[in-house]
Amino acid sequence: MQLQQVEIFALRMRLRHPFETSFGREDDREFLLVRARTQDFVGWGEVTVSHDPFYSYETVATAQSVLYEYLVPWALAAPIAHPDDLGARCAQVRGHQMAKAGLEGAVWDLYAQELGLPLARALGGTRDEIEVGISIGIEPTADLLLRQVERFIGEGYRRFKIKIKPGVDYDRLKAVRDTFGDIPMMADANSAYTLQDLPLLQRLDELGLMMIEQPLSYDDIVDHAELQRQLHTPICLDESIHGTDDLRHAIALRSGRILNVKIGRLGGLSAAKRSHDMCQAAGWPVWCGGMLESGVGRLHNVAITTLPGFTLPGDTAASSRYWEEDIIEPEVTVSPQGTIRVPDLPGIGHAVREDLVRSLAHAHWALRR
Ligand code: OSB
Ligand code: MG
Repeated sequence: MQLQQVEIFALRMRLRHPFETSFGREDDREFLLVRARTQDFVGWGEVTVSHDPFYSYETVATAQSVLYEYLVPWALAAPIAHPDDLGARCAQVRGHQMAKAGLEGAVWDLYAQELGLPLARALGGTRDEIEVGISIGIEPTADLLLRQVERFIGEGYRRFKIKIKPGVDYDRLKAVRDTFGDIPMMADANSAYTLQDLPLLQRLDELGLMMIEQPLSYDDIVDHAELQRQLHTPICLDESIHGTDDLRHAIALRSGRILNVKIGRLGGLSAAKRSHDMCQAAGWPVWCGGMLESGVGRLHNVAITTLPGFTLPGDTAASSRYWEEDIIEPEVTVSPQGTIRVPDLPGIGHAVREDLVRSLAHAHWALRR
Protein backbone atom coordinates (compact mmCIF):
# COMPACT_ATOMS: atom_id res chain seq x y z
CA MET A 1 0.00 0.00 0.00
CA GLN A 2 1.03 3.57 -0.59
CA LEU A 3 -0.04 6.12 2.02
CA GLN A 4 -1.24 9.41 0.52
CA GLN A 5 -1.75 11.43 3.68
CA VAL A 6 -1.29 11.07 7.43
CA GLU A 7 -3.02 13.30 9.97
CA ILE A 8 -2.33 13.56 13.69
CA PHE A 9 -5.03 14.78 16.08
CA ALA A 10 -4.35 15.88 19.67
CA LEU A 11 -7.39 15.13 21.83
CA ARG A 12 -8.39 15.82 25.40
CA MET A 13 -11.33 13.80 26.71
CA ARG A 14 -12.86 14.03 30.18
CA LEU A 15 -12.97 10.68 32.04
CA ARG A 16 -16.32 9.87 33.65
CA HIS A 17 -14.49 8.80 36.81
CA PRO A 18 -10.98 10.05 37.75
CA PHE A 19 -8.42 7.25 37.54
CA GLU A 20 -5.72 7.13 40.23
CA THR A 21 -2.61 4.95 40.21
CA SER A 22 0.51 4.93 42.38
CA PHE A 23 2.04 7.48 39.97
CA GLY A 24 -0.82 9.97 39.96
CA ARG A 25 -4.39 10.82 39.11
CA GLU A 26 -5.91 11.46 35.67
CA ASP A 27 -9.13 13.46 35.29
CA ASP A 28 -8.73 14.01 31.56
CA ARG A 29 -7.17 11.73 29.05
CA GLU A 30 -4.78 13.42 26.60
CA PHE A 31 -3.54 11.39 23.65
CA LEU A 32 -3.10 11.38 19.86
CA LEU A 33 -5.02 9.76 17.03
CA VAL A 34 -3.44 8.92 13.69
CA ARG A 35 -5.54 8.93 10.52
CA ALA A 36 -3.81 7.45 7.48
CA ARG A 37 -5.27 7.48 3.97
CA THR A 38 -4.50 5.47 0.85
CA GLN A 39 -6.22 5.93 -2.53
CA ASP A 40 -9.08 3.68 -1.37
CA PHE A 41 -9.23 3.47 2.42
CA VAL A 42 -8.86 5.38 5.70
CA GLY A 43 -7.17 3.73 8.72
CA TRP A 44 -7.02 4.81 12.37
CA GLY A 45 -4.49 4.29 15.13
CA GLU A 46 -4.21 5.55 18.71
CA VAL A 47 -1.04 6.79 20.38
CA THR A 48 -1.60 5.74 24.00
CA VAL A 49 0.55 8.43 25.60
CA SER A 50 -0.51 10.71 28.43
CA HIS A 51 0.17 14.37 29.06
CA ASP A 52 2.80 13.57 31.71
CA PRO A 53 5.86 11.25 31.50
CA PHE A 54 4.82 9.25 34.59
CA TYR A 55 3.81 5.83 33.25
CA SER A 56 6.58 6.03 30.64
CA TYR A 57 8.90 8.72 29.30
CA GLU A 58 6.69 9.27 26.25
CA THR A 59 4.20 12.15 26.28
CA VAL A 60 1.78 13.75 23.84
CA ALA A 61 4.52 16.24 22.98
CA THR A 62 7.31 13.71 22.36
CA ALA A 63 5.08 11.43 20.30
CA GLN A 64 3.79 14.31 18.16
CA SER A 65 7.32 15.48 17.49
CA VAL A 66 8.74 12.04 16.66
CA LEU A 67 5.77 11.21 14.41
CA TYR A 68 5.86 14.53 12.57
CA GLU A 69 9.64 14.78 12.13
CA TYR A 70 10.52 11.15 11.44
CA LEU A 71 7.99 8.33 11.48
CA VAL A 72 5.25 9.81 9.28
CA PRO A 73 7.65 11.12 6.58
CA TRP A 74 9.30 7.69 6.46
CA ALA A 75 5.93 5.93 6.22
CA LEU A 76 4.88 8.22 3.34
CA ALA A 77 8.17 7.88 1.46
CA ALA A 78 7.59 4.47 -0.17
CA PRO A 79 4.96 1.71 -0.42
CA ILE A 80 4.48 -0.57 2.60
CA ALA A 81 4.20 -4.25 1.59
CA HIS A 82 3.08 -5.45 5.05
CA PRO A 83 2.55 -3.65 8.40
CA ASP A 84 5.35 -5.80 9.88
CA ASP A 85 7.80 -3.94 7.60
CA LEU A 86 7.15 -0.54 9.16
CA GLY A 87 9.12 -1.50 12.30
CA ALA A 88 12.36 -1.95 10.33
CA ARG A 89 11.80 1.31 8.47
CA CYS A 90 11.39 3.17 11.77
CA ALA A 91 14.10 1.33 13.74
CA GLN A 92 16.58 4.19 13.53
CA VAL A 93 14.36 6.05 16.00
CA ARG A 94 15.26 4.52 19.33
CA GLY A 95 12.34 3.77 21.62
CA HIS A 96 9.22 5.94 21.26
CA GLN A 97 7.20 2.74 21.13
CA MET A 98 3.80 4.39 21.59
CA ALA A 99 4.42 6.83 18.74
CA LYS A 100 5.46 3.93 16.49
CA ALA A 101 2.49 1.84 17.59
CA GLY A 102 -0.07 4.56 16.82
CA LEU A 103 1.14 4.89 13.23
CA GLU A 104 1.48 1.14 12.73
CA GLY A 105 -2.05 0.68 14.10
CA ALA A 106 -3.47 2.88 11.33
CA VAL A 107 -1.46 0.86 8.77
CA TRP A 108 -2.79 -2.43 10.20
CA ASP A 109 -6.34 -1.07 9.93
CA LEU A 110 -5.69 -0.19 6.26
CA TYR A 111 -4.07 -3.55 5.58
CA ALA A 112 -7.05 -5.44 7.00
CA GLN A 113 -9.45 -3.32 4.93
CA GLU A 114 -7.43 -4.05 1.78
CA LEU A 115 -7.80 -7.77 2.53
CA GLY A 116 -11.51 -7.28 3.31
CA LEU A 117 -10.92 -8.84 6.74
CA PRO A 118 -11.68 -7.80 10.31
CA LEU A 119 -8.45 -6.64 11.99
CA ALA A 120 -8.69 -9.63 14.36
CA ARG A 121 -8.54 -12.06 11.41
CA ALA A 122 -5.79 -10.14 9.62
CA LEU A 123 -3.73 -10.59 12.81
CA GLY A 124 -4.44 -14.33 12.86
CA GLY A 125 -6.92 -14.18 15.75
CA THR A 126 -9.45 -16.97 16.13
CA ARG A 127 -11.98 -15.97 18.80
CA ASP A 128 -15.23 -14.21 17.97
CA GLU A 129 -15.84 -13.17 21.56
CA ILE A 130 -13.31 -12.11 24.21
CA GLU A 131 -13.49 -12.23 28.01
CA VAL A 132 -12.83 -9.00 29.85
CA GLY A 133 -12.02 -7.76 33.32
CA ILE A 134 -11.77 -4.30 34.78
CA SER A 135 -9.01 -2.14 36.27
CA ILE A 136 -10.08 -0.16 39.33
CA GLY A 137 -8.05 2.85 40.43
CA ILE A 138 -7.02 3.82 43.95
CA GLU A 139 -10.23 5.08 45.51
CA PRO A 140 -10.23 7.69 48.31
CA THR A 141 -11.59 5.16 50.85
CA ALA A 142 -11.98 1.39 51.24
CA ASP A 143 -15.72 1.84 51.24
CA LEU A 144 -15.71 3.57 47.87
CA LEU A 145 -13.51 0.76 46.49
CA LEU A 146 -15.97 -1.87 47.72
CA ARG A 147 -18.81 -0.01 46.01
CA GLN A 148 -16.88 0.06 42.73
CA VAL A 149 -16.14 -3.67 42.92
CA GLU A 150 -19.77 -4.43 43.70
CA ARG A 151 -20.93 -2.40 40.72
CA PHE A 152 -18.51 -4.11 38.32
CA ILE A 153 -19.38 -7.58 39.62
CA GLY A 154 -22.98 -6.67 38.78
CA GLU A 155 -21.94 -5.62 35.27
CA GLY A 156 -20.48 -9.07 34.61
CA TYR A 157 -16.75 -8.37 34.49
CA ARG A 158 -14.70 -11.57 34.76
CA ARG A 159 -11.66 -10.30 36.68
CA PHE A 160 -11.04 -7.43 39.09
CA LYS A 161 -7.72 -5.59 39.09
CA ILE A 162 -7.15 -3.26 41.98
CA LYS A 163 -4.49 -0.59 42.03
CA ILE A 164 -2.29 -0.46 45.10
CA LYS A 165 0.48 1.73 46.50
CA PRO A 166 2.43 1.65 49.77
CA GLY A 167 -0.02 2.20 52.63
CA VAL A 168 -3.04 1.44 50.42
CA ASP A 169 -2.45 -2.22 49.74
CA TYR A 170 -2.97 -5.23 52.02
CA ASP A 171 -5.94 -3.88 53.98
CA ARG A 172 -7.78 -2.74 50.84
CA LEU A 173 -7.28 -6.06 49.08
CA LYS A 174 -8.24 -7.99 52.22
CA ALA A 175 -11.44 -5.97 52.51
CA VAL A 176 -12.36 -6.90 48.94
CA ARG A 177 -11.54 -10.58 49.58
CA ASP A 178 -13.56 -10.65 52.83
CA THR A 179 -16.55 -8.88 51.28
CA PHE A 180 -16.80 -10.67 47.94
CA GLY A 181 -15.19 -14.04 48.63
CA ASP A 182 -13.48 -16.03 45.96
CA ILE A 183 -13.67 -13.56 43.02
CA PRO A 184 -10.87 -13.54 40.39
CA MET A 185 -8.78 -10.71 41.72
CA MET A 186 -5.32 -9.23 41.16
CA ALA A 187 -3.31 -6.16 42.14
CA ASP A 188 -1.33 -3.61 40.08
CA ALA A 189 1.38 -1.63 41.88
CA ASN A 190 2.70 0.41 38.92
CA SER A 191 6.28 0.11 40.23
CA ALA A 192 5.59 1.52 43.70
CA TYR A 193 7.64 -1.01 45.73
CA THR A 194 11.24 -2.16 46.12
CA LEU A 195 12.84 -5.38 47.36
CA GLN A 196 12.87 -3.76 50.80
CA ASP A 197 9.11 -4.33 50.83
CA LEU A 198 9.52 -8.11 50.57
CA PRO A 199 7.69 -8.87 53.85
CA LEU A 200 4.63 -6.88 52.76
CA LEU A 201 4.64 -8.41 49.28
CA GLN A 202 4.94 -11.91 50.78
CA ARG A 203 1.96 -11.17 52.99
CA LEU A 204 -0.11 -10.58 49.84
CA ASP A 205 0.44 -14.28 49.03
CA GLU A 206 -2.21 -15.19 51.61
CA LEU A 207 -4.90 -13.34 49.60
CA GLY A 208 -4.81 -15.79 46.70
CA LEU A 209 -4.33 -13.17 43.99
CA MET A 210 -4.23 -14.33 40.36
CA MET A 211 -1.09 -12.22 39.99
CA ILE A 212 0.61 -9.03 41.09
CA GLU A 213 1.41 -6.64 38.26
CA GLN A 214 4.67 -4.66 38.10
CA PRO A 215 5.50 -4.41 41.81
CA LEU A 216 9.06 -3.10 41.25
CA SER A 217 10.78 -0.42 39.21
CA TYR A 218 9.55 0.57 35.73
CA ASP A 219 12.75 -0.61 34.04
CA ASP A 220 13.71 -3.56 36.21
CA ILE A 221 13.80 -7.26 35.34
CA VAL A 222 16.54 -8.35 37.74
CA ASP A 223 14.96 -7.49 41.09
CA HIS A 224 11.66 -8.87 39.78
CA ALA A 225 13.40 -12.22 39.22
CA GLU A 226 14.64 -12.18 42.81
CA LEU A 227 11.18 -11.27 44.07
CA GLN A 228 9.48 -13.97 41.98
CA ARG A 229 11.75 -16.57 43.60
CA GLN A 230 10.37 -15.50 46.98
CA LEU A 231 6.67 -15.16 46.10
CA HIS A 232 3.98 -17.74 45.38
CA THR A 233 1.81 -15.19 43.58
CA PRO A 234 2.79 -14.95 39.90
CA ILE A 235 4.34 -11.64 38.85
CA CYS A 236 2.91 -10.04 35.71
CA LEU A 237 5.19 -7.58 33.93
CA ASP A 238 3.87 -4.33 32.47
CA GLU A 239 6.10 -1.20 32.55
CA SER A 240 9.44 -2.98 32.15
CA ILE A 241 8.76 -4.78 28.85
CA HIS A 242 9.28 -2.46 25.86
CA GLY A 243 9.54 -5.00 23.10
CA THR A 244 10.55 -8.53 22.23
CA ASP A 245 14.16 -8.16 23.42
CA ASP A 246 13.08 -7.12 26.92
CA LEU A 247 10.62 -9.99 26.89
CA ARG A 248 13.27 -12.53 25.84
CA HIS A 249 15.49 -11.33 28.70
CA ALA A 250 12.65 -11.46 31.23
CA ILE A 251 11.69 -14.99 30.20
CA ALA A 252 15.33 -16.12 30.46
CA LEU A 253 15.71 -14.50 33.90
CA ARG A 254 12.26 -15.70 35.08
CA SER A 255 11.40 -12.14 36.07
CA GLY A 256 7.73 -13.09 36.16
CA ARG A 257 5.27 -15.65 34.83
CA ILE A 258 2.69 -13.55 32.96
CA LEU A 259 2.84 -10.69 30.45
CA ASN A 260 0.50 -7.72 30.20
CA VAL A 261 0.45 -7.07 26.43
CA LYS A 262 0.03 -3.39 25.67
CA ILE A 263 0.24 -2.61 21.98
CA GLY A 264 1.65 0.87 22.63
CA ARG A 265 4.28 -0.11 25.18
CA LEU A 266 5.53 -2.97 22.98
CA GLY A 267 5.84 -0.77 19.87
CA GLY A 268 2.82 -1.86 17.84
CA LEU A 269 0.53 -4.71 16.85
CA SER A 270 3.34 -6.59 15.05
CA ALA A 271 5.51 -6.59 18.19
CA ALA A 272 2.48 -7.44 20.34
CA LYS A 273 1.79 -10.47 18.14
CA ARG A 274 5.43 -11.59 18.31
CA SER A 275 5.40 -11.12 22.10
CA HIS A 276 2.29 -13.29 22.28
CA ASP A 277 4.05 -16.00 20.24
CA MET A 278 7.14 -15.89 22.49
CA CYS A 279 5.00 -16.15 25.62
CA GLN A 280 3.12 -19.12 24.17
CA ALA A 281 6.44 -20.87 23.54
CA ALA A 282 7.61 -20.07 27.09
CA GLY A 283 4.37 -21.12 28.77
CA TRP A 284 3.53 -17.59 29.94
CA PRO A 285 -0.18 -16.73 29.72
CA VAL A 286 -0.87 -13.23 28.39
CA TRP A 287 -3.72 -10.73 28.60
CA CYS A 288 -4.34 -7.35 27.03
CA GLY A 289 -3.70 -4.31 29.19
CA GLY A 290 -5.24 -0.90 28.69
CA MET A 291 -4.25 2.77 28.67
CA LEU A 292 -7.74 4.23 29.13
CA GLU A 293 -8.11 4.16 25.35
CA SER A 294 -10.69 5.88 23.21
CA GLY A 295 -12.75 3.65 20.93
CA VAL A 296 -9.97 3.47 18.34
CA GLY A 297 -7.34 1.99 20.65
CA ARG A 298 -10.02 -0.10 22.33
CA LEU A 299 -10.89 -1.83 19.04
CA HIS A 300 -7.21 -2.57 18.41
CA ASN A 301 -7.11 -4.15 21.88
CA VAL A 302 -10.19 -6.25 21.11
CA ALA A 303 -8.55 -7.47 17.89
CA ILE A 304 -5.23 -8.58 19.46
CA THR A 305 -7.08 -10.35 22.28
CA THR A 306 -8.50 -12.84 19.75
CA LEU A 307 -5.09 -14.58 19.49
CA PRO A 308 -5.09 -17.97 21.24
CA GLY A 309 -2.52 -17.18 23.95
CA PHE A 310 -4.76 -14.50 25.51
CA THR A 311 -6.12 -16.94 28.06
CA LEU A 312 -6.73 -14.46 30.90
CA PRO A 313 -9.37 -11.69 30.87
CA GLY A 314 -7.85 -8.29 29.99
CA ASP A 315 -8.48 -4.66 30.96
CA THR A 316 -10.53 -3.85 27.83
CA ALA A 317 -13.74 -2.63 29.48
CA ALA A 318 -16.77 -1.00 27.83
CA SER A 319 -16.55 2.49 26.29
CA SER A 320 -19.10 3.69 28.86
CA ARG A 321 -16.76 2.82 31.75
CA TYR A 322 -14.55 5.72 30.58
CA TRP A 323 -16.57 8.11 28.39
CA GLU A 324 -19.88 9.94 28.30
CA GLU A 325 -19.53 9.73 24.54
CA ASP A 326 -16.92 7.65 22.70
CA ILE A 327 -15.58 8.60 19.27
CA ILE A 328 -16.70 5.37 17.59
CA GLU A 329 -20.11 4.22 16.41
CA PRO A 330 -21.32 1.87 17.82
CA GLU A 331 -19.42 2.04 21.12
CA VAL A 332 -17.69 -1.01 22.62
CA THR A 333 -20.13 -2.80 24.92
CA VAL A 334 -19.70 -5.64 27.40
CA SER A 335 -22.34 -8.36 27.74
CA PRO A 336 -23.82 -9.28 31.14
CA GLN A 337 -21.46 -12.30 30.95
CA GLY A 338 -18.36 -10.08 30.76
CA THR A 339 -17.61 -10.60 27.08
CA ILE A 340 -17.12 -8.36 24.04
CA ARG A 341 -18.20 -9.49 20.54
CA VAL A 342 -15.42 -9.18 18.02
CA PRO A 343 -16.50 -6.98 15.08
CA ASP A 344 -16.92 -8.82 11.79
CA LEU A 345 -16.61 -5.86 9.42
CA PRO A 346 -13.26 -5.12 7.72
CA GLY A 347 -10.55 -3.24 9.62
CA ILE A 348 -11.27 -2.07 13.18
CA GLY A 349 -14.90 -2.75 12.30
CA HIS A 350 -16.69 0.23 13.85
CA ALA A 351 -17.05 3.69 12.28
CA VAL A 352 -14.92 6.52 13.66
CA ARG A 353 -16.99 9.67 14.29
CA GLU A 354 -14.75 11.97 12.33
CA ASP A 355 -16.75 15.12 13.00
CA LEU A 356 -16.51 14.47 16.72
CA VAL A 357 -12.75 13.79 16.49
CA ARG A 358 -12.23 17.05 14.60
CA SER A 359 -14.31 19.04 17.08
CA LEU A 360 -12.55 17.49 20.11
CA ALA A 361 -9.06 18.00 18.65
CA HIS A 362 -7.23 21.01 20.08
CA ALA A 363 -4.42 20.59 17.56
CA HIS A 364 -4.05 18.91 14.20
CA TRP A 365 -1.16 18.22 11.80
CA ALA A 366 -1.28 16.82 8.27
CA LEU A 367 1.51 15.49 6.08
CA ARG A 368 1.12 14.48 2.44
CA ARG A 369 3.18 12.45 0.08
O1 OSB B 1 -0.78 0.02 34.67
O2 OSB B 1 -2.17 -1.01 33.50
C1 OSB B 1 -1.74 0.06 33.94
C2 OSB B 1 -4.05 2.95 32.97
C3 OSB B 1 -3.12 3.92 32.63
C4 OSB B 1 -1.79 3.64 32.77
C5 OSB B 1 -1.36 2.39 33.23
C6 OSB B 1 -2.29 1.40 33.54
C7 OSB B 1 -3.65 1.71 33.43
C8 OSB B 1 -4.70 0.77 33.81
C9 OSB B 1 -6.09 1.00 33.23
O3 OSB B 1 -4.57 -0.12 34.61
C10 OSB B 1 -6.43 0.03 32.17
C11 OSB B 1 -7.66 0.47 31.42
O4 OSB B 1 -8.75 0.38 31.98
O5 OSB B 1 -7.53 0.93 30.26
MG1 MG C 1 -0.14 -1.96 34.86
